[in-house]
Amino acid sequence: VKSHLSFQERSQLANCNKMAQKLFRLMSEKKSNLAVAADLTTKAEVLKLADAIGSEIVVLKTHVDIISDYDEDFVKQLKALSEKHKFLIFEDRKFADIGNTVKYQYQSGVYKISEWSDMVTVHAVAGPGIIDSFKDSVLQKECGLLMLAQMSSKGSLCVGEYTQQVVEMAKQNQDCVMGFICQERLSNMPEHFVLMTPGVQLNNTADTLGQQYNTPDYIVQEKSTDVIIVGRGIYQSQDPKSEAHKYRTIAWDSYEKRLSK
Ligand code: BMP
Repeated sequence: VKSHLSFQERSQLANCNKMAQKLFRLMSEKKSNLAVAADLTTKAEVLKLADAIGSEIVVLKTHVDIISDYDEDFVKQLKALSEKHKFLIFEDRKFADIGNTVKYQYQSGVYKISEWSDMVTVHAVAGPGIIDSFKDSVLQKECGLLMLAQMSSKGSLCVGEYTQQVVEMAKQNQDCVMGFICQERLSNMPEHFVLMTPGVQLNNTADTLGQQYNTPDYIVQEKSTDVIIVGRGIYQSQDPKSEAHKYRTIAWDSYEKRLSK
């Protein structure tokens, strides 16, 4: 299934979730549909990467629980970089418990994710109550949920009927849900959702732990999703800044080609 609407046009359709709208606008303005997964294990490394590639990306994706020296100063510095370079912060927490527990996991504990993250990932496996637990916080702070509709890893159980049900759940909760983590645009994914795809790399097709990679042009042109999420392909390269520029250029050209087809 193709999407031929521009990010600008889709920002106007995305009036039920403020963060979806913000991201579509940012992509149009910055001419970038690149997100980087900053899976590094110290504050200094994540911040150095964010400063180096910030001008190339629209979203920086974190896993804060892998940072060994995490503290509140990290969040302050990351926020400052996100304002300097104009990117959004995405904590890939993959919430999956009952609503009441998730509420605490989102707002409390060491990380207080609700205070600084613009978007977070949510599994649908526990049912729609999980979305309700974010509602107050998400609407008040204008952030967005990304539902895991498909995964990039080999043997993933997020397929078929499950994927369809995730899309239906998102449609019932358009004020909270800004989009999906998925591997392709499905016919029932409305245009006001942002589709983000991990498992993207130019130089490898897999890792040794089940990750599977596609190229940026295949994902954006053939699979018609919107944002590529690249981790090791960028942060493990010799020169992350120029590698990020390369992925950004390919992904944006692919988006423009898709529009003109
Ligand atoms: P890498 O490009 O280094 O393989 O990293 C991919 C990133 O995307 C990781 O942070 C991983 O947690 C995340 N991810 C994924 O790889 N596949 C999914 O289906 C969902 C993810 O969030």
